[in-house]
Amino acid sequence: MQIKTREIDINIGEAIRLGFSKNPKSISSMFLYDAEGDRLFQKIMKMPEYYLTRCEEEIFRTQKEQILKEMRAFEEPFNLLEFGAGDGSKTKILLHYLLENGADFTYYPVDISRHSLSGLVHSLQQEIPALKVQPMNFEYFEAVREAANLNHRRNITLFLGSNMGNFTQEQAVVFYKKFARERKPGDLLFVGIDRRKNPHIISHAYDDPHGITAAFNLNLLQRMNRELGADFDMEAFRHYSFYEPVSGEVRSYLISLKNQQVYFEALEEQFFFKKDELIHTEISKKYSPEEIDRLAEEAGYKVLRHFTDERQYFLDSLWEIG
Ligand code: AVI
Repeated sequence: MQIKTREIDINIGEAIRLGFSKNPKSISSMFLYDAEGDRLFQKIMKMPEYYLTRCEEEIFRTQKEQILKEMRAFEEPFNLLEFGAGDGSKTKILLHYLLENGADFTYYPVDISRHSLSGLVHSLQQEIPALKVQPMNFEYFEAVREAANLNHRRNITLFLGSNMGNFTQEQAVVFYKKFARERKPGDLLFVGIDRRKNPHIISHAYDDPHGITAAFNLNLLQRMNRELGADFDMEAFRHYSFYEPVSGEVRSYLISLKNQQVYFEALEEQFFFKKDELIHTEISKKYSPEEIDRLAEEAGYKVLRHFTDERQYFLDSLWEIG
């Protein structure tokens, strides 16, 4: 099967130049997901501390009937898009149920990682051979444009796993407004959101004792060593993340442990890092249901229903263009 892909590759070198000219220096979390980053993220999702994946899985397992009924998935043909599809493990619960109950749809998984998309397509061909799949290797804003021109069918778009949390709240509003402009009447958005809760629970999920999240974050530097011929000394940087419960944001950084310079062969450029200087790598924002209602309204959507898990740690929210 052919993976629909962008014509111009996202230029990691340019992104680094731009990010390292800021204060604090930053690298977009989009670059966490090369093959090694995908592998480490799979390990994160299996950690006992990273409750998010299991909570969303529970919602799908226990409430799939109500979710798909609310989406009117059995009433007319539709496109099922999934932004940031990853390994599709939770989505497969819905896909099985849809096919078993005669829904007419094509599945369009969208992911920035070509590696995880081909893994997903392969596993879908093995596990659900009857499924119609058209993978798309795009980043979110590119995918919004692509999705708008698919066909005349209604689009149901999944944005699961708290992927939206990797935007700041302002970025999320901009993204959803843009998304709303490209939509057809009747299109739906189904968004997975990590809820505010006891800060200790959230902190542990992003600073685990196994060192897997640290390895995931540090892989950004190894990726630059591999792809841009940089000479980052992996012993000279350390992962740091903290949850700030008032803003609801987990912020992740890499700390430079000494004064040092790093040369990038591919950019023919050197960058300086002071001792204790930070590189900002990721934000993971948590929301209350009320904040979600307000955000959806501000971006031009009507919330149809929230679905939550037993412990009320996670929430999947179904939106319609307002
Ligand atoms: C992909 N994204 C929703 C994850 C999150 O929870 O922000 C990425 C992650 N970063 C550290 N742990 C997991």
